[in-house]
Amino acid sequence: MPEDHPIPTTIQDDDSSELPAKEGWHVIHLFYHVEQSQWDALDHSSKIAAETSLTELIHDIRSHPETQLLAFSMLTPKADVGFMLLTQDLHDANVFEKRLTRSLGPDVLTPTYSYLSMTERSEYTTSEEEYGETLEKTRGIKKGTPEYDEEITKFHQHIEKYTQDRLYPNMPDWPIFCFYPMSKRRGVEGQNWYASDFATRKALMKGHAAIGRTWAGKIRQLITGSVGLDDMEWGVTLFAKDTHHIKGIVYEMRFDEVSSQFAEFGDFYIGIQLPLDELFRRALGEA
Ligand code: 76R
Repeated sequence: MPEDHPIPTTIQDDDSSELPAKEGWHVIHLFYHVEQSQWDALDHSSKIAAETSLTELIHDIRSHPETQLLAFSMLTPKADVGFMLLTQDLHDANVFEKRLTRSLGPDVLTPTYSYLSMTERSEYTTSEEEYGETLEKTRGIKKGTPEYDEEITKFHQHIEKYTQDRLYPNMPDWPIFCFYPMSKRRGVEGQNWYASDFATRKALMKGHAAIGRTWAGKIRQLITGSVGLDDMEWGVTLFAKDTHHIKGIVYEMRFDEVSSQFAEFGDFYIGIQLPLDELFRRALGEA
């Protein structure tokens, strides 16, 4: 159960349309080292108790409304254990994060890297006008006809579902997990994403999305925004069933103009999503 919040979490303000919409979830990526000497100093029953308490905590967090918690055994000594937490309320996120860090006892899990971001809607979705033009051009469906209106209604339903899936995603249970933060370049002449006009950015993002869609079924991605929240501008979370697909998409995107001209990358973290008993065996050794 989450601890009670001592302060109200809903801040009332005027409904000014100038403010960004309050929507989406908080997302925290957490990566830890297991301090083997601390863990090995525990006797068998303390280890079992610690593993049980972490298992219960994970179940507790997962049963919280609008909350998902994924657990990973991490590759390479960059980290041993990783979590990805998605939850609506910042206080809950904070409480869950601290409880996870303490879960195996003092100094057993030591944070090695973390990232705070939020789910967000895309700035570059197709507008009704653009879709209407495509209907006329590619399918000969004319504005003002019932067929056109029907297609536009379907289009709005599709965009609404797509936006809801970005803001409130359902994370996959696919085994291979990849996380890295990314920013768009600023400051170099001709390569300042933020000085480019909207139409240029939108056209570039269209190319990006077209490449992305060719990976449907092989890659599930979640792009979360972190401007003002963490060191870079987005968190990129990818899931695959095979590391070749992670390597493949990231390589292919390097040639796409958005990445080749504008992308800056942080460190890459690769993990495997596993049932908890197997994750404990790998990360902690036999109890
Ligand atoms: O949101 C969508 O699914 C459709 C359009 C789309 C947007 C707006 C999209 C599609 N992406 C969007 C935004 Mn993406 N994406 C990345 C990376 O390593 C690299 O070079 C890039 C890291 C990958 C691998 C990837 C995959 N994307 C973004 C943004 C925010 C940019 C902004 O707002 O300025 C970033 C930083 C980013 C980066 N992207 C897709 C994919 C894939 C697989 C898709 C297709 C998804 C689908 O339609 O199923």
